[in-house]
Amino acid sequence: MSAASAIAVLERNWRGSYTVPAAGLYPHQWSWDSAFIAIGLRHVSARRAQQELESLFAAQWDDGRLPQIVFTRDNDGAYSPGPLFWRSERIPGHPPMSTAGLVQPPNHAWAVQLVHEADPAESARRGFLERVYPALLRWHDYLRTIRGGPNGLTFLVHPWETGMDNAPTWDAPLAALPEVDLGEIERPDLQHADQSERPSNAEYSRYLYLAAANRDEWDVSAAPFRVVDPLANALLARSEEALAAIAAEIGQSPEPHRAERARLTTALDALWDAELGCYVPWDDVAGRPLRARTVSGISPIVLAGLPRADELVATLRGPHFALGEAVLVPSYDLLASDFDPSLYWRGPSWFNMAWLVAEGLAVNGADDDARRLRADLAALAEPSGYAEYLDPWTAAPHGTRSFSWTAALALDALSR
Ligand code: 9WN
Repeated sequence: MSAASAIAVLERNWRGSYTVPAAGLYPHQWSWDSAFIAIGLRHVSARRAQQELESLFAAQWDDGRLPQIVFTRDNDGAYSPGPLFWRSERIPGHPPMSTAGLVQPPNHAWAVQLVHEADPAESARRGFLERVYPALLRWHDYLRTIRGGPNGLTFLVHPWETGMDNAPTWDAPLAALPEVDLGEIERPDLQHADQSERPSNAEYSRYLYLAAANRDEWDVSAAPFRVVDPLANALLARSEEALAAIAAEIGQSPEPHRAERARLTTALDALWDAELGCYVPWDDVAGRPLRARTVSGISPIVLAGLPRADELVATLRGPHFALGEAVLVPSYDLLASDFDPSLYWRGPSWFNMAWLVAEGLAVNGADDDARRLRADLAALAEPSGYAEYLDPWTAAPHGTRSFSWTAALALDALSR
């Protein structure tokens, strides 16, 4: 792979202070995308990577929330639901720009740490860490308090918040919602991707119902969909580790962050499923675990020294994820009866998940696996046209092309 073509994707998707995930399908700024994108951009320009993150932090709500989407002005019809649906300007505590009211997984402090390390001199010159540390503290406080759920873990109120929108684990909690018929649903996404590769209309009507429920009523503790997801909590713990490093750099105490990282790592154990050999989400409305093997359940491997790391590596190498044989890391159990190799989060391999798993393998002593996975990630991105996701058996590209985090993380994998 040549770095030049990945950089070209990031250039094309750059909008002056942030990067859109994909020009057609996702024409605004997305929260966890920006963090992944910054991790790649730091190899192109540390300054630009800082800007990518800071433009997201500028859209922080008064309660500390970093929004799922920051809308590009005058672009309402391009993506649904857009700024007219969210009408954030009418909701107390809104930021100066128009945003969605939901959140996405908290990989931001981790990205800040990596961006800083790429060019500490430029970071110091701009006072980058000092400026973003308070925003990160408020973000984590929001997740700890307003989103504080069972076992002291953070909970999410919409499949979009999990980052893995139509993962099979969300089928049951979505099915338990009241029947909603919203009539004709606007689907601008289908102008850019095939229906067979996107969530169904039935799923979309529930997504919109939940979005409306969480837009107008901010008592998230009573939200009709409440899940505790391994991925969000693993990234929160990893980001606390990053906050410890950031705090130490700027003369603050790293101790509270170390303690929080340890607390979350221990708390995650409540989600462990010994029979499946991975973590599973908790449905806090039904009061039961959502038992299936997804890559979210593998993601706590990003935590160095995780007591379950060896068990996760064994699960990865086993038939359900086939590490080394399958393409990257499938998003869902290869042996599940409803595994689908081309449908979004119901089987395909995503580059961000491969990146996370490779990080985890590397910090938990599986260096050869990590090296191979990073090499595959870098090798597969360009020939796929920087696809959104791949068939885990054939590597056939699916979803949108010229997808920013695919380019950014391939660039990062290449430079390791
Ligand atoms: C809803 C932007 C986002 C990613 C998510 C991915 C997809 C959006 C959608 O695209 O979700 O947020 O419209 O499908 O699932 O992880 O952040 O790339």
